[in-house]
Amino acid sequence: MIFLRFLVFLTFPLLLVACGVSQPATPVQTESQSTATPAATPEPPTSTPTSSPTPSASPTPTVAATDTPTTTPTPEPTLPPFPPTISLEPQLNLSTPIVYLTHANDGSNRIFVVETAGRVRIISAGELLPTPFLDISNLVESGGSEQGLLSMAFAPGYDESGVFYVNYTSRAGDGDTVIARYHVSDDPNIADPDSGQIVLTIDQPARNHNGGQIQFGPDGYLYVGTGDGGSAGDPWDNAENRYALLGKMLRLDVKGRETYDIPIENPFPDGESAAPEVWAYGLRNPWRFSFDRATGDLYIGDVGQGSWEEVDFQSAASRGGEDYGWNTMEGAHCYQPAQNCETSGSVPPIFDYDHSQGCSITGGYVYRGADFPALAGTYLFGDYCSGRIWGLRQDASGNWQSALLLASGINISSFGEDEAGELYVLDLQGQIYRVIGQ
Ligand SMILES: [Ca+2]
Ligand SMILES: [Ca+2]
Repeated sequence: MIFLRFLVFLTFPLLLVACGVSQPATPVQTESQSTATPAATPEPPTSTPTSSPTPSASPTPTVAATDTPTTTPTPEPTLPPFPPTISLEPQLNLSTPIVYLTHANDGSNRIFVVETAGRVRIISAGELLPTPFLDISNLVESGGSEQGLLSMAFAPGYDESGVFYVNYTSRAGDGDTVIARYHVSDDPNIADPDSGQIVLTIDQPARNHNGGQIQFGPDGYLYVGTGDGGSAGDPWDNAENRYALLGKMLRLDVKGRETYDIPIENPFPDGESAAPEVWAYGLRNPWRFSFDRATGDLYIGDVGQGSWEEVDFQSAASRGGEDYGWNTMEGAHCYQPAQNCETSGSVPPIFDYDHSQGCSITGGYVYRGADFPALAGTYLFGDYCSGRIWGLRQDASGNWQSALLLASGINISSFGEDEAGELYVLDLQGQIYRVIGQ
């Protein structure tokens, strides 16, 4: 696919980050030093977070499955050699902050790109369509470096229903998280901006750590990654507070609902030992997560505090209820207390790296495309600050292999996956790259 370079000249009231101009992404053999500073500026607490609204109905509770699931290897019959070699091929440059790329799974092969200012753009047959698919910039608060329209998710069966969801920090709520449902218009390339229905609002006590990703799992439920609320160190202890919706992976049943219901298989459906929306907890800022489209396994890139960035893994067989450790643990290391912390019961990351190699992990995807068989089955993820891109893969014995694949030097705001399973890397400043592998 050949993309035409298309520059869009727009101005913004605030730059998202203080980082410098990105460098061209070319393969290098040696690692470069991270020079960027973290994008987030901690802010003082202003309120105690609560959540609203409550679900529209609560199903009859069933036995909660809280046991930590056993990680089972998912070996593939023909694994290519590891590690693969990758490079990034420049595609379009939107010349405005972008943070997400996805597809509608409707057979159109269109690519949807999320601009933090509150717009969704369509790339069709390699060309950027002039009219945004959605423009809700009047609703979106994007003044903070981690604020804005942060992701979107097309409902399963979108080609029939025309329903999709967005996650943004809202102006009306002074930065509170809003998850809302929208509908496409009669024009398949333009959504109805007046179709918005708020599904869930979550109070945000600080402008940072808003999570931001929503994605439908293989089970058809909507998964929501929420940050711990912000500031630094989780001063409100949201991540380990199972009743708070912050610092969590939530799972909601939104199909055909005005807001949402609690999936009856959620680990805490009766709400007695945790908020019923909670799928997993102990997360700091799971900015990007993804499901392996072949296996259904879940990979979470959880942004660390000051020392360790981590990848968390959840087998498709999981029944939820995992504690991923924050803020007792940062990566595989004690955080609070700094030594001899209680680690029993929490699930350690499958990979972590220290801040000599970056400062903010950006979770990616397991490659399942057709163009680069060398990448098959490898989970690609990176670091926002250093631009490094790593690969992770389970060998036939279930052991995780990892390797640094590329030091790109760009500010990786997100990875993205198109309908065919090909992967993309987004530079926050607007450049889209396609991942090439061999
Ligand atoms: Ca926040
Ligand atoms: Ca953790």
